[in-house]
Amino acid sequence: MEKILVTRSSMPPFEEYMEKVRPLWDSHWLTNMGANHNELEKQLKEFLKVDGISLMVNGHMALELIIHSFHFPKDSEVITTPFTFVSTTHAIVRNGLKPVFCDIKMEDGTIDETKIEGLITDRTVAIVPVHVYGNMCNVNAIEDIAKKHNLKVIYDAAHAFGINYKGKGIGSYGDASIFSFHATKVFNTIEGGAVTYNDPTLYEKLFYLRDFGIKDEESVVDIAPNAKMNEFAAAMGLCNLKHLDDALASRKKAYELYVETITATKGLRFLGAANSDNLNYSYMPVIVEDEYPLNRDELKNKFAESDVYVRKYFYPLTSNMECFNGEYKASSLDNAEYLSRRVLTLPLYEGMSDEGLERIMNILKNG
Ligand code: T4K
Repeated sequence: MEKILVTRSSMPPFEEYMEKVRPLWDSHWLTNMGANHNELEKQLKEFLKVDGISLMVNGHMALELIIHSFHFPKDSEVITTPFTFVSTTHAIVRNGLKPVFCDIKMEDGTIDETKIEGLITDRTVAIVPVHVYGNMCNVNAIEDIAKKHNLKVIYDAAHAFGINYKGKGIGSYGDASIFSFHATKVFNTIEGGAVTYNDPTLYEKLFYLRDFGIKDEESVVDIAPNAKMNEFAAAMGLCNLKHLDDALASRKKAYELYVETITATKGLRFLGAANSDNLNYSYMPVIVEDEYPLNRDELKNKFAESDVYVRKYFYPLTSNMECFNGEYKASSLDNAEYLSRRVLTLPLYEGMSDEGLERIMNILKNG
């Protein structure tokens, strides 16, 4: 029986990748904004329908650096969601800022925009919402709140590759957005990420920020890390982008089967919302409600008995993680607590076998 993990990296044909990296043996130019890097930046700018883009070594550094670029006063407050991968919260805390956790919406797991204003204080400088699982936040309401209170909005769009809204790329909403191109994502550069934005001055700023703040040989303008994407990673991105349509078509097939099974099964709820123009089939979250014969953890174990390894993305809430020593605890995260205790993320990737899908659907239907 084939072992099924929560996801499996999409990869281009081996020869195609080799063809793409072969010129590196002539140029010996392996990193620091090389030819593949620059070509990928150009292609992704078009694909993501954004005005500005800066590639990064990974999604996390993209978020850390774009937050850093605003140079907010230390200990300022940032309103965000705890229902996310820990990277979102780490990026705020590692910038010397304080995360203020806002509850999320039951229907799609995104930040509850109606609860944001109640958390704003005179120390609030920004909002960092997450398009979790590719479910789009209410970008219009968030923009209104940010304008009214003069706050920056930085979207964690790690899961939202290729999502559009009103004909624009999701990465063109807010002051900036970050994407992850990690091996587990719908589009991967092995490790990688990007910041997207409308303000053209951010391009130059991020150019230095991902390279130690170095402006030229004699001038270092900021205190920054190394977050550049290398040529082998960019080559993987160029190849994968060419095959993205096939990857999406394959994921769509599995995704639709899941939606059909989940909606037909008492006690299971699909945690997706199709309020954007399109879906990217990046994750398959399901909520295990009380009416289901098993609880979430029992269902996870049941899957494991059949060699299917589902994940609890995102449990625990980042607000409860021991590394923060309870420092950022929030009192009213009822929906976030509820969903994180009941969510399972089911296997979804390009090329899932019919046998594997059937095995998964049978477990879902019968518990
Ligand atoms: N913001 C949000 C909302 C995020 O979800 C993430 C990352 C970030 C920011 C930061 O972006 P990056 O800095 O990572 O670009 C994974 C990923 O490492 C992480 O990228 C992702 N979110 C998070 C949700 O999931 P793990 O620790 O659960 O991954 P791991 O190693 O258990 O892999 C999961 C499955 O993926 C494996 O069972 C098999 C498959 N896999 C994994 C790897 C590493 C592959 O098929 N190929 C691979 O190379 O964190």
